[in-house]
Amino acid sequence: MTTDYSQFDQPVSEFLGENRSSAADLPQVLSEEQVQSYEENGYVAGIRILSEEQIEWLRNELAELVQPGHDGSELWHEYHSNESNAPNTVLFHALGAWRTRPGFHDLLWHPQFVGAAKQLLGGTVRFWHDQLFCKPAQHGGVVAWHQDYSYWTRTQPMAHLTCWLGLDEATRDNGCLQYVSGSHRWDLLPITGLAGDMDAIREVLTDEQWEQFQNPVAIELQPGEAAFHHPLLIHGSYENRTNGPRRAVVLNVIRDGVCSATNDPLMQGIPAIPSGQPLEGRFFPLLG
Ligand SMILES: O=C(O)CCC(=O)C(=O)O
Repeated sequence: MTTDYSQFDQPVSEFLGENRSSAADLPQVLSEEQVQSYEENGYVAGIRILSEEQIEWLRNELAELVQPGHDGSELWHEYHSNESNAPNTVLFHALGAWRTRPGFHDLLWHPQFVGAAKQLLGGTVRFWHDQLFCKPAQHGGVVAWHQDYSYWTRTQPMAHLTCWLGLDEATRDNGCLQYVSGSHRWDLLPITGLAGDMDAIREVLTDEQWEQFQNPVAIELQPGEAAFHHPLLIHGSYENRTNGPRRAVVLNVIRDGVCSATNDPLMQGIPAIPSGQPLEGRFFPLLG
């Protein structure tokens, strides 16, 4: 029978190994300069989170999760084996891996991740949701320029954070994340699409804003390293043109106290939280 790991609000496996720690003894992962750089630019990158063994563990779980009919397939909040709408390209995108496998579940409590998130959010960290973004070799599709909070206005106030964590080396050639530095100070923009036309956002930008897209910052990372970004920072990624996959897990968190702003369920398959009530309970565990 399928185990739904969302019933456990603490690690359940050996995934964290020596990395296990309690909320009280979380490490200070980021230097003061790194926190300052996040505030100035909207991101901080190159933060080591995973060991070799942990990368391998998650790669193995991911290999199961992309198979049709896999155990736990009924637990996904969203599952797109190909979200790309361009011909001949593939973007695998899914929300809810933490419910289906022990490694993806325990990853939420990784002290390097929670420690850094706590520093950047300036308070107690609560889980929002996870995402898998995978681009297969040679025909991996784009993720169009966007701000994350455009998709999250059903939760308020904005006190959110994204951690992008690579399971492969991320390079310009395989479609690493790209940031428009400083764009976290721009207003909230409307949704213009996630997996189609890379530049669809152009229609909602001023000419001055668009000029800044001429020099995006390519976030090249080693496997197991993370980049953290602000919910208004504009980011996207180009095709994977290499002979290897580009696989990533994204962890989205909030500062404890963020509330629902809708009476509809916040994600498919979970009960609604009435508007004005804080996110809490089984699907939004406290992390530290
Ligand atoms: O993995 C990618 O290329 C895009 C990820 C993304 O949009 C995000 O981390 O918010």
